[in-house]
Amino acid sequence: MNIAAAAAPITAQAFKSDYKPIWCPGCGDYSVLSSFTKAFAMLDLRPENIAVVSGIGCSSRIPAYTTCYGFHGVHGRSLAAATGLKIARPDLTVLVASGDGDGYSIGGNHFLHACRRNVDLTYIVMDNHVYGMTKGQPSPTTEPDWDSKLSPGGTGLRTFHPLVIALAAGANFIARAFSGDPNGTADIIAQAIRTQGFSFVEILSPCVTFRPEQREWKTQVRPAPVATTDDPARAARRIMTDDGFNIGVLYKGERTPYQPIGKGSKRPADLEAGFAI
Ligand SMILES: Cc1ncc(C[n+]2csc(CCOP(=O)(O)OP(=O)(O)O)c2C)c(N)n1
Ligand code: SF4
Repeated sequence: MNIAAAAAPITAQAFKSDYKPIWCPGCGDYSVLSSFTKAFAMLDLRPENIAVVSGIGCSSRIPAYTTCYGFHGVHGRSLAAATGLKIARPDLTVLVASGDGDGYSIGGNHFLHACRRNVDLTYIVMDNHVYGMTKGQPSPTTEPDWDSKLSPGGTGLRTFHPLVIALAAGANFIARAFSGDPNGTADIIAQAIRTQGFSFVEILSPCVTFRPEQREWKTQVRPAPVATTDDPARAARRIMTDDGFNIGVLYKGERTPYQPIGKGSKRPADLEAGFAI
């Protein structure tokens, strides 16, 4: 093999599979996919050293569109699968891809405990404030007055605040990104991967089919006006008082990631053998 060729830097394209995404034209998730692959190239990773785990939803289709290992599991349970994978294979870079329905409704309890456990995972939630795949039901981040055929007059329900909940539950890295800025989003994903422990990145990713008004997000987002902090109290005040459109790394802590206690083998085959009757 030619040495110069072997040393050539890997490109984002190397992380894209041959499957053509079936998202609606204009869906924000196309750009998020591109940010995933750019981040992997920026970090000079290799597809065989990465696993992308997901649940169910339009956003959860991402693993198939990469050349990395992928697990497209059941709705709301991606963090449980990814936690097991990372404990069994700490050598892998493990990312989890989710949507606001998958991650905050049915998967909400797993979200809390993944933050608390602080296993070294990167959790990406493509938040479009709606259940896209199942045709437009309100999600936990839907505005209370969003009027639709399925929620006439709006739900009237207070929205879930994922970033501040992640902070309170113990996430070690908290950021907000916007799909319309693929390079900025790639940079945030790369920082999240580099940070040890549980990293949470909320990406505003418009659903142009059921929330066409979200096309306006591009005029609403702005860089967060203050630098990243490692002070949780300051981060909480900052996140609680922003309007949901400040983009950047909002909190970066120093928690030591979870390491399983005990010297036993973590290989799945050995664990299974322990249950043999
Ligand atoms: C146990 C279970 N309950 C409900 C569903 C139906 N379902 C599939 S995707 C989805 C919501 C998807 O919304 P979100 O996670 O926000 O992703 P998006 O499609 O918007 O990217 C629901 C309720 C399911 N597949 N499994
Ligand atoms: S329904 Fe919405 S989230 Fe799903 S692919 Fe279409 S635009 Fe994207």
